[in-house]
Amino acid sequence: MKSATVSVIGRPSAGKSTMVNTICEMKVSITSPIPQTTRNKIRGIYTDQRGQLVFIDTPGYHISEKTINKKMQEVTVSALSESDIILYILDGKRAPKKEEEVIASLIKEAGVSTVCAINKKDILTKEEEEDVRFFLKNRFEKSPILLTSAEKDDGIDELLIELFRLAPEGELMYDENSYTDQNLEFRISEIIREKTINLLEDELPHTIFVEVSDLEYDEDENKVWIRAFINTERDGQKGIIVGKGGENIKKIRQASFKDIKKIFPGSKLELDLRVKAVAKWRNNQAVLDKIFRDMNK
Ligand SMILES: Nc1nc2c(ncn2[C@@H]2O[C@H](COP(=O)(O)OP(=O)(O)OP(=O)(O)O)[C@@H](O)[C@H]2O)c(=O)[nH]1
Ligand SMILES: [Mg+2]
Repeated sequence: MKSATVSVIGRPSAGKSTMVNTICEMKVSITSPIPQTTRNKIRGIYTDQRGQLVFIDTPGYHISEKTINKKMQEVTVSALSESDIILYILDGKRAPKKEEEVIASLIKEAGVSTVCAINKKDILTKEEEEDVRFFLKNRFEKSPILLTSAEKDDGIDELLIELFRLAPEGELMYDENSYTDQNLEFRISEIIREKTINLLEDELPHTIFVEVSDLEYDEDENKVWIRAFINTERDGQKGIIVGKGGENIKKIRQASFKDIKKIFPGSKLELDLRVKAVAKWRNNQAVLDKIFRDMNK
């Protein structure tokens, strides 16, 4: 039996989280067209008769001096050294430049077996594919290079074959039915964050933080009750999230409800969603601590 941890690495928006979701056949990590959506390490688990692969989805690596990006970089580097295999995902639509160089050299430095996936096959021209292939061939002579579409579930079986080929022998790390190790509060808050940024992407891409304050289960009524807060940095941003006559918050609530319901099939669900302003949460140590605590769960 094979068993491996697989770090998923690549530039922002390459399709890392989409890939983990497609492989695990479940939404374990949120996705969006906005770069740097994934903030924490997310584990997605895939098990079949060959064994188990534990995917660690990481924040997209950006070269930047901003503090939050530095933290993200640290997360990426530590993920690299921890894993048995690296799954390096490249957005085939973007010609590799300086940023891609940095990632490639980090991966090489880690000295871990690597599988490369040129992603977004569904929208690539032959020329674009060849560009990325050329970049990889010069740097990863010994690594398999695959062409995938994480979104359209194309090339994924071939990818799994390569990953299992490189995986060491070992016992299952998680129960064969699990697909993630995230706690419930974190998964719920991530779903709400996804719906909020995807609805209001132009207005407030990275300025929100979602917190589940209450999560209760009533056994007699088989009912799950959740209260969550969308925290903004400034009071003025509250209005954007709430929207005219509450139309935005209503949409966010409806879309979140649908996904959260999948976590609790067969139970009644009540979702109380509110918005509040927390002064400068980026600089608020308590909030940052919570984010980085969740990251290491
Ligand atoms: N056409 C196409 N789009 C894709 C594919 N895979 C991902 N995408 C899209 O690319 C965007 C980014 O995908 P994510 O999975 O969030 O990317 P990521 O690498 O996790 O990004 P960060 O977490 O921000 O680093 C989303 O809009 C996806 O729908 C693909 O195979 N084909
Ligand atoms: Mg992501």
